[in-house]
Amino acid sequence: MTFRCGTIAIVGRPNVGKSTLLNALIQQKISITSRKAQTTRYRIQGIYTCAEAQYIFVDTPGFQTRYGGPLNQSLNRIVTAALSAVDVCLFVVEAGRYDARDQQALAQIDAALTTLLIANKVDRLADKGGLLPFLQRLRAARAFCEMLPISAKRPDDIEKCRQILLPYLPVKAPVYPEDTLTDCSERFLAAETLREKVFRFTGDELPYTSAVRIERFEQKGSLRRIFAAILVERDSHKAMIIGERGQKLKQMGVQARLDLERLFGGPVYLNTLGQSKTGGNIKPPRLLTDYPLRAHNAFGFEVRARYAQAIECEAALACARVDPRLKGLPRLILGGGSNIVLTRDFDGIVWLIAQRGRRLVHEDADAWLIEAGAGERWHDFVQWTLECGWPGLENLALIPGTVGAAPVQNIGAYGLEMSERFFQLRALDMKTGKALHLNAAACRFAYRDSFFKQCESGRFVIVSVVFRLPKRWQPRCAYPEIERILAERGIVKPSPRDVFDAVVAARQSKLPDPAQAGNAGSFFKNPLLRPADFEALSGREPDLAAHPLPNGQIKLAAGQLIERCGWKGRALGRAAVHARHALVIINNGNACGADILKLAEVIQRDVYRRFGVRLEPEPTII
Ligand SMILES: Cc1cc2nc3c(=O)[nH]c(=O)nc-3n(C[C@H](O)[C@H](O)[C@H](O)COP(=O)(O)OP(=O)(O)OC[C@H]3O[C@@H](n4cnc5c(N)ncnc54)[C@H](O)[C@@H]3O)c2cc1C
Ligand SMILES: Nc1nc2c(ncn2[C@@H]2O[C@H](COP(=O)(O)OP(=O)(O)OP(=O)(O)O)[C@@H](O)[C@H]2O)c(=O)[nH]1
Repeated sequence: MTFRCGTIAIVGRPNVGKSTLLNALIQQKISITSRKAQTTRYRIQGIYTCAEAQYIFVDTPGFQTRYGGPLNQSLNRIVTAALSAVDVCLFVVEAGRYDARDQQALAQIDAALTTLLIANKVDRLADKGGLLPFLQRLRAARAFCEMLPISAKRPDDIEKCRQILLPYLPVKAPVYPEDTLTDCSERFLAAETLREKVFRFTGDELPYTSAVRIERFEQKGSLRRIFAAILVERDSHKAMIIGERGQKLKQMGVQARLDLERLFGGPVYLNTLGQSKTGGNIKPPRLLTDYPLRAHNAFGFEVRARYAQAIECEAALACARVDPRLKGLPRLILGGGSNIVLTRDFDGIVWLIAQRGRRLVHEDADAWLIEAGAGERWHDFVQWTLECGWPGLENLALIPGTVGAAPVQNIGAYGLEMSERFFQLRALDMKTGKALHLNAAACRFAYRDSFFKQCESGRFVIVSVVFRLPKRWQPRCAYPEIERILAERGIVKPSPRDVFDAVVAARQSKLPDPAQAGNAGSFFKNPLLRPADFEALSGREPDLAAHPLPNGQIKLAAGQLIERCGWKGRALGRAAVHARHALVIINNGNACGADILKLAEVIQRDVYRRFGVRLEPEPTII
């Protein structure tokens, strides 16, 4: 039997029942539904797998025509973006109703895209005889591949809908494991579920700009403990969600908890709190004492911090800044710990950056602007952008660490630097408490360097980063190793995915996994020489790998210099130079920071003696 697998977008104006349809199609409550229009603010995938096919659904926000605010403009752009990458589109209308707003939503769908019409809510249609002429009228508007009147609330109709879709899905193996329901995190689903309840319980009273933020999400065994804040624009809105003697907030919490228990298949403890967006009520993050950092540094050193706090949102950071218990203490910001050498216990406060979230913020004719929270894992983020059809970061695949740390050293690999895809970032100045938006010029990006590396440790915490991914995508494959892998695979015109796969293969074949042998990637920066110095050196040392930079400097390969000094694969005490990559220093088992630094110093000395070149360590040394 042939198996089919494809992506399906569900499009239509607000309130036609798209979320209800999606939930029914995947037999779970994933996307949120309510009587209030415009509750679906994100792009959500729900997945339904059966014996014959895997249906990957994309639930887009309703196409908005009534208001002109920036939120709605961005919602409309998301509809268009979601549509660029799908196999089939379900265009949903309310049976018997087709007006200018539906027409505008339909205009978003490219005529070349396979589109099926779903006339929903037939159960509400008083005059069933009017259905046929209604469908004929719609056929005149667009040559739909199929037209299906249904009620999203009737299971038989939902099955019909799946069957009618089936032949339009491409013949393909499943993309996701069979039990996957959605690619959204549980945290995200918890926020969505609670947000639905907020809208349901407040009716039209509350502006839809209110949001839910998950402050903490913990799992112990099957119990999930969720601490959520409902954020409103003004203090006056708080009363609307709290209700008389807290009754409304309590009921919302109970209903959201019941839904989440069904969704997660286990017990949920849900703690909800009403807050104004301007602050107030936010509790400082939990202060952990004598905290082990072994899992937070890629060398795997057994060091501890006097204090640590997990920072899951900007407000938590603002609280931590003024926490009297931390006054005057040294501060360290830690992402994934993949570019840091912790030489001793840290007698201060370590902020573990854990702010999540990623979204399309803007799209125009030339580019997509994509934002991610500082605590997102970099590689997951790169992979996600590709899956969404926004290429441009593929050369930076598999770099460990977080999004927030990427601008700190302007990460780079295989012919691309992050600064080339950077738009702006948001950071909190821990000295003044001010939030700043910094563009590329303000960040002063250079080769493995930025403004953040120059300033006082712990002063600026990056909370989110926006990337600009140009739509005119060009592969960057001039790097010899990538070229070779693509040639071996017989790929002449690589797609973004091909480049991504080649980069992953190249890295996996060469770089040691920190889980196997602790390391921080390249330990030294590649040295930059003035042309005259390079001329003199290459007279003495033939065949040096050299890469001219746009500013006239010549970049040498530090690994080659180290190899020529005979250090490749050699150990000194419990530290060693990796056998396949001379630029990587590894923890050979039970090494401490001092062992690594000792080996680094000997290498620096030998390279300087032979080449007259000073190697500069790349990681932050604490
Ligand atoms: C196997 C391996 C391969 C690697 N390959 C590459 C590569 O190809 N190219 C490359 O450029 N790098 C590479 N690296 C280095 C490292 O992955 C990157 O520098 C990465 O960006 C570090 O992210 P992190 O979250 O682990 O940062 P951390 O190590 O936690 O922190 C690094 C520095 O950034 C600061 N920092 C972290 N988060 C924030 C924040 N939110 N706000 C302000 N400051 C912050 C820290 O205080 C510290 O000074 C590699 C590392 C390893 C282990
Ligand atoms: N009677 C009836 N009501 C339905 C049907 N499908 C959806 N609804 C109701 O219509 C309302 C809107 O449904 P949603 O699924 O939230 O609509 P949506 O299109 O996702 O809305 P946005 O998120 O605003 O774009 C809810 O009150 C649903 O219960 C149906 O087939 N019959």
